[in-house]
Amino acid sequence: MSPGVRNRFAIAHRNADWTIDQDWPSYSREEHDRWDRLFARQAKLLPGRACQAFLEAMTRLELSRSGVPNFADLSKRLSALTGWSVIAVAGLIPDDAFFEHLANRRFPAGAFIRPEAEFDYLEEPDVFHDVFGHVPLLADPVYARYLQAYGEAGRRALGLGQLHNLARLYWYTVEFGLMRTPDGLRIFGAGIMSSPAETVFCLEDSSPNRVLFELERVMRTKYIISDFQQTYFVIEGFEELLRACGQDFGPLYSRLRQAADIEADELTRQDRILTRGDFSYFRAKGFAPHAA
Ligand code: HBI
Ligand code: FE
Repeated sequence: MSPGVRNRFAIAHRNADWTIDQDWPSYSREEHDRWDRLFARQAKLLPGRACQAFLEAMTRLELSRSGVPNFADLSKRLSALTGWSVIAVAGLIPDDAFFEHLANRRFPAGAFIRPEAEFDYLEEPDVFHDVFGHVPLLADPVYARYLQAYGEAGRRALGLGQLHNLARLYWYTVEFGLMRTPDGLRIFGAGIMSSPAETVFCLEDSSPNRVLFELERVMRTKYIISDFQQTYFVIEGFEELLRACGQDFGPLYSRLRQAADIEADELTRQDRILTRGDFSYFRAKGFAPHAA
């Protein structure tokens, strides 16, 4: 494949709403096998680490080691539960198209699967990150409403030029969120759920901060794209996210325009801190914490 082409789906015919045909019969045996290996490795790690809603949804959606899921079949099972469907895209799509789909309970999932050389990590969301990481929680009625509300808020944020604040909310919840349960901390963020190393790191390593979720604080906090998070935010349950997304963001956005950003490793006096990180993992990579 020529380096210019991100993946074989990127040259597929694209519809006006950025969807493409998943063309499920076109997946090769190697691609199905790669899904199975990615699935098996992660499925072993998740019991006792993923939140209960995720583990239950895996069963109800029949997500298993039987090759790359067919989005049409998966959408039949998912939409019967919460009205969400999974639509195929070639990769990242423009923000306005992304939010429009979320606001209509359509989840854009990359149709391509990572090449063997990127088995452990890739920048772009592929079918394993999107379908294994993101789709199961769409079967949870409260989370399903949160992500739709997020899509609606995204459309508004685009108009107000506040997308970066909202992208942080997505990053620290939908991608890298943790939940406090009677049995201890559990994962719900898709970026963690599809990454074996971060699945263990986020719960067990002494390096990162772990702070109780607070909407304005999260929207002010910068994030890191290509390494583990320096701070994880912890919710008590999905209802908390829905309440956060249900409020009028107008006054919040005007406060945010006056407020300074918070560094990814920083803690503030108002934080309800569960664990204060020692940043050992990050220091070993030459990072000097901003915090005093
Ligand atoms: N496109 N396919 C795809 N997947 C995403 O997660 C995505 C996107 N476009 C924009 C986008 N995410 C961000 O704007 C949001 O995460 C805020
Ligand atoms: Fe994602």
